[in-house]
Amino acid sequence: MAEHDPQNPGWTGRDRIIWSTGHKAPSLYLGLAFAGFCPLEEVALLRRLSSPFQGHPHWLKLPGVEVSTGSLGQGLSIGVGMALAGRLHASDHKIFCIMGDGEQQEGQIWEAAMEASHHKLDNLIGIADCNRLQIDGPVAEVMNVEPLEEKYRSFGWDVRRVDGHDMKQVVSALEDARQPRGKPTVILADTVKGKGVSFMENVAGWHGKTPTTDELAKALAELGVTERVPVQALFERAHRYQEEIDRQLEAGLPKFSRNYWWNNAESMKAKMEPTRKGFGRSLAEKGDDERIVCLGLDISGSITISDFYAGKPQRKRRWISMGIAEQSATSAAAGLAREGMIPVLGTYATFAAARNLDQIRTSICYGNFNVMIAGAHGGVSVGPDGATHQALEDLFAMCGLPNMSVVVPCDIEETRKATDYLLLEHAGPKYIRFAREATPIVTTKETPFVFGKANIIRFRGEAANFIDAFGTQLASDYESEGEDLSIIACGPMVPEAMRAAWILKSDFGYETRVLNLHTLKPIDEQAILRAAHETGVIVTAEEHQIGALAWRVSAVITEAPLLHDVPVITGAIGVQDRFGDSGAPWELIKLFEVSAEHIAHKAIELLEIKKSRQQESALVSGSVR
Ligand SMILES: Cc1ncc(C[n+]2csc(CCOP(=O)(O)OP(=O)(O)O)c2C)c(N)n1
Repeated sequence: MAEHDPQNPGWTGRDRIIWSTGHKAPSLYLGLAFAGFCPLEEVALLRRLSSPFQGHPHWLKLPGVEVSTGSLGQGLSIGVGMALAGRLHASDHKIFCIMGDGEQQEGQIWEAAMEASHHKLDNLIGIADCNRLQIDGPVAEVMNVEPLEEKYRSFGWDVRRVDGHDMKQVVSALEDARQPRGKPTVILADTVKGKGVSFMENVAGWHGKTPTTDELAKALAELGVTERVPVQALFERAHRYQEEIDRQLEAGLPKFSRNYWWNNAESMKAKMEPTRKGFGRSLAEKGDDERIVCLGLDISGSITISDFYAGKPQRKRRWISMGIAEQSATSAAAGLAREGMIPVLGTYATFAAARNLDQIRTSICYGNFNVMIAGAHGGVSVGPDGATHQALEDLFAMCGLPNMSVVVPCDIEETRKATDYLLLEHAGPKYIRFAREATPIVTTKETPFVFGKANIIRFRGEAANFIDAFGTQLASDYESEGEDLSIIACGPMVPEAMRAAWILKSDFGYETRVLNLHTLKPIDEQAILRAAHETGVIVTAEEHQIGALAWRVSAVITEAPLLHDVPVITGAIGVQDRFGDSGAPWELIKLFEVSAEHIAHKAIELLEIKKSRQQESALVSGSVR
């Protein structure tokens, strides 16, 4: 149905196919393999580190992928641009854009629909996979999009509705849509999610879930394709690739006298749980306040915001499903706050703090409204979903907004405390960022958490449990022990900073002051200034593009009269001005150089400088005397 040439994927006369639902990448990759764009075996590298088969398609990594997608609702607008270009180039190729029915909730789709019709783009063909399910459940319940036929028609489109499993109907609709008729065409394809696999059909829980080996065998048998899919060869290809990745990652990790990696030895055992669960725990415990309303953005279970109403039917009226519509939900939250409610909204951090940035800025921050925004799955440790889903810039934007408070808790317990505080004791716009992966628990119920005040963590000697090897105090209560350096960290980089402190003491005898700077805004200037003044060396560590933490710390240091004639040696650990990648969470921590090993390595470099400076000044003062 589409003209293409696998030997010449960039052929200008080809039809363009945009997968606006980037999460359907596995189908796209199989399609490309069957069409001859890549060997079928290679598709087994799906979601593996640095593979061309990213969790969401990236056109710069895989020939045949037309554009990079993953943030829903953007494909049709890209299609409008391509269709306009096609017309300007007087080319008669077509632009196909594959969308989801849940995706129709994004307002941008309707902006594009308006544009396509206004410009009479009859070279643009939309296809909506109407399977009636999205992540939080049936589309009709999450946010009804029907009647889609009438909607598109009223926007000036030609509409076809087909049974998406009847290939005759599909082919004839596509052939028909290719005929120019002065307006864009959309094909609404009614489908059943998981069709042909008894245990998957129409089950929302299978969105993004990997089958076990047994389930895979059963599914292939039910589909009657066991013979056609070379499962063993695919597994072997993935296995060989993984061995090479493991080797490369291991080679790239700074080495010390022993392996200090998490839970590698008999002692220093760390318990791990995802920080996001602390958010849900707090909402469950504190949600009785009638002013609290939680807004769902179709990723509610995973980010734990649904814990607000789980097992508590009386709260359901204060649970408001907004669908996949981050921008409108953000302004709606401002409206709720204006009326005295305490709205909480959350989704992947990149959709919670970037896609809706102007709405946060103007609707919420400018009006100084009491809205809590949860940026879930922050950092590279989101894992296999890849770059489109790894928020690495959100903290720049959130810290840059007047009136906004920003908290990045270090573990599940601190996330719970921070949520408790922000929810009921703090008034104004606030952003809390947490992670998806299980990370070490390094605080207890008793550990102090004071909004805007850093904690100081000191390594006191190895213990059976990692957490017991450290002492934690509020920074303002801490008296300097003349440590050699400070590491300032936030979020799950705090446990990494603690592990770095252990490495630095055990291998080199250095004493480290770890600052848990859980509140990025307002920042604890006093704790930073004291760390700079009293230790002279500062390493910052953030799971973010370098700067959200590093530059804020630098700003405090450079503007302090106390430090105008005091040298402070600084270094920054974080993502170095690049997009994320697919891979396992801990692989990404290594690849993006945000592990304890990298922090310790940087610290050693800076401590060498400190030592040589001290030697130089000793020489100078000796010669002066
Ligand atoms: C802007 C944005 N918000 C949220 C998500 C997370 N997400 C991925 S798939 C999905 C559900 C999509 O539903 P639908 O369009 O119906 O696709 P299908 O159910 O056919 O997979 C969501 C919310 C995203 N990728 N992009």
